[in-house]
Amino acid sequence: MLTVYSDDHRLQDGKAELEGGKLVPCYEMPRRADLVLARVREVGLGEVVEPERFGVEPILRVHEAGFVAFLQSAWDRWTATKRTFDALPFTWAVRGMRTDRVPESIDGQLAYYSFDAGTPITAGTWRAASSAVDVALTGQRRVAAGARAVFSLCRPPGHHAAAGYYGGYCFLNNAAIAAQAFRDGGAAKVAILDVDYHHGNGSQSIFYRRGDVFFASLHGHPLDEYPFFLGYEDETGEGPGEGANANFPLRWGTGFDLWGQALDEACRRIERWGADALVVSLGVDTYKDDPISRFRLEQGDYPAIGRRIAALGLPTHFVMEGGYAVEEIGINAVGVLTGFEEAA
Ligand code: OKP
Ligand code: ZN
Repeated sequence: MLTVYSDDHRLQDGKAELEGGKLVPCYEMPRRADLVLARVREVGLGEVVEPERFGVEPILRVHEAGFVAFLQSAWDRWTATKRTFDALPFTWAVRGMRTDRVPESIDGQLAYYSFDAGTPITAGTWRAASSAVDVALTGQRRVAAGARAVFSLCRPPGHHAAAGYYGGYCFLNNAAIAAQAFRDGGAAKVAILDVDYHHGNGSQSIFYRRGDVFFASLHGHPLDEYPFFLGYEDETGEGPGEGANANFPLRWGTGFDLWGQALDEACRRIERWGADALVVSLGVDTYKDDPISRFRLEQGDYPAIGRRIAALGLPTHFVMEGGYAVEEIGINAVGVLTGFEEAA
């Protein structure tokens, strides 16, 4: 299996996120991608290539222009106000507040365009995030050209980013932009299967009213887990998208017995829906020792995930998302890919 990778991910190297009432070192760190790449090489998964560059146009197929302009300029505007630490928001609009007016100041816009305090904007954020999009689009192009499967080793991740807001360590939605590129390249029906521990709220919201992109997600139950405000079972899509969204929320402590059944059900839903291409949002924060998550998957479970996905028989584009048990992230993520290859 081909891997697409760029060193540009290092340009996103946030210092701190808010957790447990404290600013703690970012869990989403450059070493994550370094160790996944090292494992790709160690097992001899296949060739590793640099991304092609696609510019901002495919990003604007998914994200709002005002949001993209904000991300491009946020760091310069932040430092122009004499702050040098990472840019974090400190408030958000909630029930009944005005979101029809966009604040003009940088602090107001950080609040307007974000949904959490875990996602620092730094000097290199735009370059790292837009490069991760290029990694995703390069993988997409190879799959569209006939590859059975490709691995886009994206970092920062993307599935929490919606059309007009960022959060959850995500700025641009790599998987959603890839799914849209499959559509624009002629695929009639695309499915996204999100196996990251966290609900892919951004991906869901981007395609929620669309009947051409199916979104299925297995994740920590919103009653227990971040991002809390999306991911229930009764979110089935709206309007033309009715029936094209499937959530499998699972409570804290879930192990592979239950998780694997939910995966099987999600895969059967995708089979029944009949996709032409599959994008997998590949997070491995379902692992038992993940420091911010509470499922109990073990190392040996990851190849089984890959085998089940391979059984769908679809052109498959793996896009890296989360996984914070950094020392094991390579073994687990690449475990899915080698499992896939055994069965494909
Ligand atoms: C991104 B991805 C941690 C609080 C949760 C956000 C988690 C984002 C996960 N103490 N912070 O889905 O892996
Ligand atoms: Zn996650």
